[in-house]
Amino acid sequence: MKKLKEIFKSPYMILLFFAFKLVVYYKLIDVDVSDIVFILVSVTALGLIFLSFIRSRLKRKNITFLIIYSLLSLLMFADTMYYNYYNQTVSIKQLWQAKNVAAVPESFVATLIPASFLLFADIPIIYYYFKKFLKDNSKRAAWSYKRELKYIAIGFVSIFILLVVNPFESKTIDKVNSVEFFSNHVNDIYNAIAESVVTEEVPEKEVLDTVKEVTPQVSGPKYKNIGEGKNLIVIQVEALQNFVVNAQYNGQVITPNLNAFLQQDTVYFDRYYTTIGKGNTVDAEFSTLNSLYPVIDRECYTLYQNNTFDGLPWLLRDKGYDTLAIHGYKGEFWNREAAYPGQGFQNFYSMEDLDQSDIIGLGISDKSMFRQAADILEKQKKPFFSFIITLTSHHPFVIEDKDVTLKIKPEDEGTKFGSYLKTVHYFDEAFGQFIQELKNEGLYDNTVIALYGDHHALNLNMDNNKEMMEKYLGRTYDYDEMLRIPLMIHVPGSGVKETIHTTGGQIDFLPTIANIMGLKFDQPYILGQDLCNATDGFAAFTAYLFRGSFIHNNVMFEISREGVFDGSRAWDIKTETPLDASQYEEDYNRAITVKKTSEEILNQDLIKNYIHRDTAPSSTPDK
Ligand code: GP9
Ligand code: MN
Repeated sequence: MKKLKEIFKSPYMILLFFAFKLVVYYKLIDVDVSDIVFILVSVTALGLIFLSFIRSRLKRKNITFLIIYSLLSLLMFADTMYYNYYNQTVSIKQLWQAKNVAAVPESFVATLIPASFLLFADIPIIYYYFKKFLKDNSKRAAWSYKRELKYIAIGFVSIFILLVVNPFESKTIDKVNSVEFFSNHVNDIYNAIAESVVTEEVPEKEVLDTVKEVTPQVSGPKYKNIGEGKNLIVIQVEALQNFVVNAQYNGQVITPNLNAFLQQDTVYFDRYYTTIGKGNTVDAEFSTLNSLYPVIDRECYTLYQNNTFDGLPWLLRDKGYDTLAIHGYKGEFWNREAAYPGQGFQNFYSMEDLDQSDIIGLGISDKSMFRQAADILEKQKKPFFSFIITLTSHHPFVIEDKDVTLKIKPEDEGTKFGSYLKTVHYFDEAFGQFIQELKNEGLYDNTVIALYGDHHALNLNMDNNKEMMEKYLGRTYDYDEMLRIPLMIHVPGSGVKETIHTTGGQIDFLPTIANIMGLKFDQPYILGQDLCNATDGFAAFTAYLFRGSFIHNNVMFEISREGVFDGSRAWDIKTETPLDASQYEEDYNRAITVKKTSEEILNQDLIKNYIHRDTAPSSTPDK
């Protein structure tokens, strides 16, 4: 008994409590805690920090330790939240995101996991032990800076070289680097600094050759030029997943207007995937308009705001179209206002330019936005290209009862699944009204309308989404279903009605619509392919799955977070059968190559070498 008491009094209990905290932390970010190496490394690192404090000559050791330990706990908390949403831990490169999180507080609160708060629970206990140990050691001489601290410093530098630089390319160290709490974050900071100091550019010729090699050169007669000369409306729908299309819920059709839209003159792509980066909605826009992959660090609209682009708005503008974007949220959000001129939009109607009397959730309701869009389009000099971005079905799917017409089962009330269906049904009604208005205005018969979802609504790692979806679908809800979005292209009078099953992603939109609208590219940096004529489909993922993950026809591949094949997954999306992940190294390399190539094109602003316009892209749009 006395022994037990002594053990409890021992300051090394700090390490035990910290080990408990790590179990919670690693469990919340899906790290296998039975792989004891992560906990061992973390506990050792904390032990070293702890000892250096106790034996240092620092004044105010108590409060400094308390602050540092609380900040570490906060970082762990942030990691678990971020992981819950993005399937990745926090990176120093994403500090900018704090501003966007603050702008969408409902979404932020909805991502909180109660268990994450446990990560703060041990702070008073650890602080108590620290103070006690400090008191017990007050008589002992502090380490001399010359001797012990010199050894500690040498120790830290050696560990750093061993872990972060990993000179022997050890797989275990790779694993520790990407997963273990301390090494992961030190490594992240080191990489951020290294990237900003050393920029190794791949020569342009090499980039060009790689583009030719990795992007299939598809051309074919199917649906060529069938929309040429017509107006174009592209609607990007907030969080529209494919599973709601042609589906029923509680005896009701979820998207009757989309389903009717598919019935005539429409090509439907039902194996279409989101290829977004860290900029969610705006990276969906970016990928779609430019056929380039977004990046993981930040939204492309900010990172590459001043680059030269030659995407869809520019191609149509060069053909004499008026180009405009419409979205019912703040113009400055995601840097749209500043980026749109460079993308080729002459006008941008954001929340500030529209009537704001009908608000749902974040901004103007889809019904009100579409009504106003129809008025704006009626006044356009034809032909026009209008890019419309909807909003009402934004996470966490807040909608008042007065706006809800879909009847939700009592057991689904209050769930994200139930709320999502309400908002997506609302969007569908708004879309139906918009189509009617276009018909009334005489625009419908002369306008190609393309529609797709920007990204998932129901993250399979959050809330009880996976369970709810599996109950609803009657099958596994995995990333292939989560990242699948519909693409529909309606060409009036074409007589076309087809469902194309070729796998593709937002990266493929530009070449696909270019084939239909009769557009030609003046520069070679198009990383997607025309899905009407392609047979072999491939898309690489950037966010939600780690770099190197891809879909190739029926095979979906998720690389492990350690970036090694051990622990990676592959499966057949049709049969849901697991496949041997180690067989897909070639495609994994292809995914890495297309991502790197896209980054080179963007970082070196390579499109600029081909496109010379009189119009300065940063000119202020006129309304
Ligand atoms: C805001 C809207 C939402 O303008 O596009 O963006 P998201 O949070 O989905 O990226
Ligand atoms: Mn979005």
